[in-house]
Amino acid sequence: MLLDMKQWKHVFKLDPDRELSDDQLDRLCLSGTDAILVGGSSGVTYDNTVDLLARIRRYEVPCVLEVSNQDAIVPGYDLFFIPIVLNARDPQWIVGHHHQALREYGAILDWQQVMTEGYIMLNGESTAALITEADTQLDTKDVEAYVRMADRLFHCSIVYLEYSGVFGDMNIVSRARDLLHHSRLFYGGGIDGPDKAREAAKAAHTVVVGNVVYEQFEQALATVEAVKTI
Ligand code: 1GP
Repeated sequence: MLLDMKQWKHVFKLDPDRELSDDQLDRLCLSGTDAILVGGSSGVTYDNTVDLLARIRRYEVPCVLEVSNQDAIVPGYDLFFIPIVLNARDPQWIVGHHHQALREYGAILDWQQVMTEGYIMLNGESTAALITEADTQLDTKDVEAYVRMADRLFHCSIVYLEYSGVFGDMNIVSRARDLLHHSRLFYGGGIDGPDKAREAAKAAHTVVVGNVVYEQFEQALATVEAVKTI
């Protein structure tokens, strides 16, 4: 089990609001992926977040909660990733929800377990971009500015290029990685099998595989091996 996020190359993102059989979860957790990230854009509740944690906990794989809803902060995960959506137009997703959550839990948090994700939303049609009212009309210079903001100004542990649902522009992704000094570059969006996983892994530090788990399970599993051989 590798709790050093800086070593992770492949992560599965599982949505507590979607169904997976025990057999599927078993195969994901034993696939050789570096971590399971639990999170979703809608329908995430305390109950379904606890349930998924309990099921993943039977395995050694690191298990991380990506917090998007204050009511679904469940103790017991190895790490907690806190998204800050840098190009959100709704400030609730930059500092608002965070402020409310810290009012409640700030004094009792184990800060060793908390990592900040500087999110840059790049698919304007994704649920996450719609919810956060993200300004996704960005040119390369805009993206570079957000990348530097996350890395150099805010010292985020992770810069997350989020294309959720579509495969992104790998030139932008590799350019972003080359700009980083401190943060780790996560890429997510539209990885539907080993070929795209390999391409993304050449451009980013860590690739996140989400939707295909629920759409084409065998293709999802094959992404692990593809990334590890880069
Ligand atoms: C979503 O970045 C992840 O938050 C993964 O995207 O679901 O398109 O694989 P996909």
